[in-house]
Parts: sequence; C-alpha cells; structure tokens
Amino acid sequence: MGAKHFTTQVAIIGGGPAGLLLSHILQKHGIESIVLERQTKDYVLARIRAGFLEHGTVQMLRDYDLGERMDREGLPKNGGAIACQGKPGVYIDTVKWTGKQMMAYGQTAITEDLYAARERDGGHVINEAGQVALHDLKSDRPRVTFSKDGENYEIACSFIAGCDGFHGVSRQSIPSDVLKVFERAYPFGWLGIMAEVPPLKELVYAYHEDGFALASQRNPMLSRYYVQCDINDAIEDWTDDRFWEALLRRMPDDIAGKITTGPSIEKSIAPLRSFVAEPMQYGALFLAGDAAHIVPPTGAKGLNLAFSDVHYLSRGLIEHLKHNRSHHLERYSADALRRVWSAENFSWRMTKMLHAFPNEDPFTRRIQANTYDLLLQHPPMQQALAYEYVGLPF
Ligand code: FAS
Ligand code: PHB
Repeated sequence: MGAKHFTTQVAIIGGGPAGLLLSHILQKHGIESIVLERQTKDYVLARIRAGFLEHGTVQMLRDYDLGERMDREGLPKNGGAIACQGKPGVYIDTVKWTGKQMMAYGQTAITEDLYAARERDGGHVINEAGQVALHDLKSDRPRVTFSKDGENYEIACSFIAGCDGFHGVSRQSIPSDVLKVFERAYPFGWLGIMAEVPPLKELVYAYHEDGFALASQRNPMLSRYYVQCDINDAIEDWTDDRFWEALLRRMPDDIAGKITTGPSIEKSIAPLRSFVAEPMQYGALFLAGDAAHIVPPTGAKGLNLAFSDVHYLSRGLIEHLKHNRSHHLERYSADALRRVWSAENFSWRMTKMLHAFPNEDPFTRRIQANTYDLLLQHPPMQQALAYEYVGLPF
C-alpha cells in the first residue's frame, strides 16, 4: 500500500515541551508545521519532570500568550536557598542581584498549556506516530516517514526539527563521523516524590555527607522533594518512610522542622547525566532540547535550555521562511551551543558542590567544602551564582 502524503514547511519530531512550543511559535508567524509524537497525549502529560523556570522562559511564555495559567497558578520566586551540613545556609536572591524573578510552575502544567494552545489554534499534532524516520537531510527536499494505525505516511518539508528527547531518532540521523558527543555520567541518581502537603516557602538545595536533598513545590498544596540515591536503587528500595527519614536528616534542623510529610502520590528515580551533541544542525535537520543535550537537574536548567534552543531555532526559521534571510539559521548550532555549554557548566558545578560523591579523595572533598565556604563568605560569588541561576540573557 503506498504511503499517504503530507506537505508542510517544518516537520517537528517530538511532542514534548520543545516540539510543542516550536510549533506554537511558528504558527504565530504564519509558518506551518506538523508535530509527530510517538506516545499518546495522556502518556506525555503523565510525565513528572521539571518545575523551576528561568526569567527568560517565563517572559517567552508570556510573549507567546502561554502565560495566563502560569501567572494564575505559578509561584514567583526570588531565588533559592542553599544549605550545607554543619554550616549556615545562604539565600541566592536573584531579585537583589539581577532584578529578576524566577517561577515555580511544573513542566506537566506547561505541556498541558501547550497542548491546549495547539488544539485551540488548530495545530497539527499527530500522537502515536510510529517508526518515524528522517530522509534526504542534505537535499533540498527532506522527508519524514512514519506509520499510524497500520497506515504509512510521508511528509515533504523544508526543514526538520528534532525535538524527540535523549532517546529519540533525530540525533541518530546525523552521521557518526559528523556528530561529536561530550558526556559525563554521575555515580548516583535523584529519587523524586510528589506529595499533596504544603511545601516550604522557598526552594532549598542541601548538601549532606549522606547525600543531596532538594525541597521544591508545584502549588500551595503540592510539594516536590528529591534525595540523592544510589545509581542502582529501584523505587521498591524506597518506602515513603525511608524517603522522609533521609530528607529530614539531610536538611538542616531548622528547615527539617518546617517540612510537612505525607504519602507520596508519585515517586520516580532519574539518572544524572551531562551530555552535549555537536553540531545541533545537519543539513535540513535542527536538534533542540534533550535531543541535543542533557544536564543534571541540580541547576534547574533542562527544560529552560529546551526553550532556549526553541528561541534560537524559531528565530532562524522565521527569518528564513518569512524574510528569505539565512543568517540566524546558519548560526543556529553555534548560537544555541554557547548557552548550552554555559548551562552544562553551571549544572556541573552545582552538582559537584552539592552531592556526596562516593569514594571521593580527601583533597577533592576539601575543594568541595571550600566552594561552599566561598559562596557563604563572599557576596560577589552569590551574585555570580544568581546571575547564572536566573538564566543568562538569550
Ligand atoms: P522531552 O523528552 O520532554 O520530549 C521529547 C518527546 O519526543 C517525548 O514526548 C517523546 O515521547 C517523543 N519522542 C521520542 N522519540 C520519538 C520518536 N522516535 N518519534 C516521535 N516522538 C518521539 N529538567 C529540569 O529542569 N528539572 C528537573 O527536575 C528535571 N527532571 C527530569 C526528570 C526526568 C526523569 C527526565 C527524563 C528529565 C528531567 N528534566 C528536568 C529535564 C526535562 O525537563 C527535559 O529538559 C525536558 O523534558 C526537555 O524537553 P524536550 O526537549 O521537549 O524533550
Ligand atoms: C523541581 O521543582 O522539580 C526542581 C526545582 C529545582 C531544580 C530541579 C528540580 O534544580
């Protein structure tokens, strides 16, 4: 049976935050796209992931009419607190140092808002698209094929946006002699829970010799907590009691005393990885989001970086397709990677400062302790961290 045909300007692989936001922005500028998502919409919306937005991300969502629910339900934040076992804590005040706020608003809610906007605006999003394959990337007639409900389809397009995450097909479509990857795996993971209890007022990142802990939130009655766990741990190894006991032990006493515990409604373990694939473009293919890079969540950069890529990629596609200029599209990879590497650097430093690395040598442990002391004792170091945490300018 021959394939059925679609034609569009931009074929977008992946209906997560990056793919949906790109599709939404392109349509605002009169550019057609088709989003191919492997999973069902419910499956995508069931993922519990990021929750803290940089200033630039908040502004971008507002600029593209995606901020109404965020501004109603999100929690504006002036920064976050960092604690270290046996030492005073330090509050990284992004408003004091940069004049900018951040926002606690979950990736799940953002993805719901994006799907709602796509449906409202008649966006073309195809869920349960299987066997997606990219073809003729170096030609002026690139194609994408996929299957759905037993039928085969082909999309003729001008450009392909690979927004299909770390395990997607897009990055694999760049020849191995072209693609360079840079990677660091960490010897631990994050165990995260969601609990319907009032959260702490502020985000708190805590270092303890037993491991890292983080207190975050989604709304006034939904708390998000994490503890560092062993790389080989399974969910079954962590009862709620064990989780709360570890969290309360790792937080300073004055903070632990304010934490409301309760039954978890969601529990998951995420491995930590630093990963960058270069270049982020190959012929008609442009990678954005986790398809091109991964950061350990310690710096709250993953989702924000995906939106940063979409800022640069949408700028280049609009300039080319609407104004017939290719300057920004040709520079996309270079422009996006500059900000990617800054976020990789920040996330790596935050992870090294705040986690208990097994079998670490005594010299490195002293350097780790001194890194926190420098932050605690020197306001310019706090200002520098605030400047990176709130999000570097695009
Ligand atoms: P996504 O992975 O979100 O979306 C890619 C989409 O492509 C998925 O829906 C997938 O189903 C689809 N896809 C994959 N292969 C396909 C194919 N062949 N064909 C069609 N579709 C395909 N970031 C933070 O800032 N803070 C956090 O606490 C945090 N926690 C995380 C926990 C976990 C377990 C994970 C995996 C990530 C976490 N992140 C966190 C990072 C996360 O938020 C990502 O940065 C964000 O989802 C990136 O969005 P996308 O690039 O759209 O990729
Ligand atoms: C979250 O709320 O999920 C969160 C917040 C800050 C981080 C990572 C995750 O650095």
